[in-house]
Amino acid sequence: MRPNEILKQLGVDSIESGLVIGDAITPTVGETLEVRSPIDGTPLHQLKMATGEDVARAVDAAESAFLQWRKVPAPLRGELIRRYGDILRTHKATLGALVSWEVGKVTSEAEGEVQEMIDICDFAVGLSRQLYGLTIASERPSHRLAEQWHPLGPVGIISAFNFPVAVWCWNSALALVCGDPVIWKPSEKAPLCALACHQLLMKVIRDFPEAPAELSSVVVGLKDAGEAIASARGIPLVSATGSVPMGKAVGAKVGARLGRSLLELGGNNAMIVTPSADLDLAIRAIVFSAVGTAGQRCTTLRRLIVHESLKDQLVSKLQSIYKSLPIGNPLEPDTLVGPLIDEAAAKAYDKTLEKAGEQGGTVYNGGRYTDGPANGSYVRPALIEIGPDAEVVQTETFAPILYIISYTTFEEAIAIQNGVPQGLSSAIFTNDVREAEMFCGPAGSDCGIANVNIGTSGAEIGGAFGGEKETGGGRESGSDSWKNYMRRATNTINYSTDLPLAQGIKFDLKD
Ligand code: UN1
Repeated sequence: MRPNEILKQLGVDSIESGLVIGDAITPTVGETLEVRSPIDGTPLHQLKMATGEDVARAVDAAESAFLQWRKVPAPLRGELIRRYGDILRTHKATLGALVSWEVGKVTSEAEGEVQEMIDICDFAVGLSRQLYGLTIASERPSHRLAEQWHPLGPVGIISAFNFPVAVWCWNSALALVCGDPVIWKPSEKAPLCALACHQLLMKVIRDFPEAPAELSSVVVGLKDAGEAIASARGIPLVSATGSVPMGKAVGAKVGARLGRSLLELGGNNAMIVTPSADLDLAIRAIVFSAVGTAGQRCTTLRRLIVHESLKDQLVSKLQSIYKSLPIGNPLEPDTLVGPLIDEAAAKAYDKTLEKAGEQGGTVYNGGRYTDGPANGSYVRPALIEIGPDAEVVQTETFAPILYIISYTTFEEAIAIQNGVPQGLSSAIFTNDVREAEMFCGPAGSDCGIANVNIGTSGAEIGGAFGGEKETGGGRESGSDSWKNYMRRATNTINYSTDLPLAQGIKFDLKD
């Protein structure tokens, strides 16, 4: 399907402003944004960007929507998300095609991303009847001590280009079920996916009398729009996905007003391959994790820590697979590696390869791929043998570059795995139960995600997603991540005729 037709089917073709508050496509005075496909530079659409000042309008609208939405029973809020999941099922192929056109994902991964939205909707629907608080034994007679979870308020969502639909949905499906409106600042590299998700949500909101239109807004803008979201007192929670510098800036601004932030920042994900590993499985996992999404997932495998006895064998197998990887137009059915998001990303890739050489690395199979469509930035996934402490290895380059590092002892492998500033995802391939359990234990991987015999990327939505250290500490998606989007109230209810004080304190008034 051609982009014009896709945008039309998703209700985006006539949107010329990057400020959409509920149903209102609101005029803005920001710069014009030309959206082009990373596949071949095809112009997709053009719109005016919102400015930092526009954010206040979206916040006001969300605050009034909140007053209404917080009173709607949670299971009914879940019903809205059930319908949203259904509409996503109907539009899976079309929205997937837009993801491919706008960010260059291969079809299967683009549709997988929409499936991730559907999955989190299902999860959120179930959750809408399970926003449980605890009942706690009171130390005082005839008292009930219990906690309740209440809606928090408007949630600001700042998202990256690489998961242009799923990450917003992780946040918004939970936020809406928890009783919170959402204000979305997507990456300016993927505004059309954002407008499409919003338009599909508006279709279900329009038919839902309890849901105010202003439950959802999109603010397409630059840094000033992100800063305005981070500073807005009317937004108690800002969930931000992107680079470490962006997260530090957002975290500091939100922290300065004592708001909450949920940060999902850079990764530098490693896999340890031990002598007992099933190498055939490991190789499949390595290739998907390292070259899938052209190395542009925050969970992409960036460091392969391989036992010295296996290194040569593994490197030569990977070299031959890497030589024949199908690179090119992501819309063609056999392609596995599409373009990088833009030329700046390809330049960062070039620079890292150059620096790796200077820092003692041996680069195999890297360089630009020139047989892809013109006006796209295509690169060959690279393998680099290098030491663990090289500066390039410590830094995340958002491109398909896999560093190969060898180790001698298991302890050394764990130390290398943990010896980077980031802490998102990690994996071990081993058939030794002790190694596997040690890796998952308290002295093992220090990451938010630690896998055994699967790769670092492609997590399911049911687990909490996020990581430690410079990854930012936030947890999104499954498990009890919903608690981020609610406020907890502790209630002590006295149903006696006395007023006993806790801790045995006596405070008797003389009459
Ligand atoms: C991201 O790259 O920001 O685990 C998210 C994964 C995907 C999500 C990645 N489910 O690779």
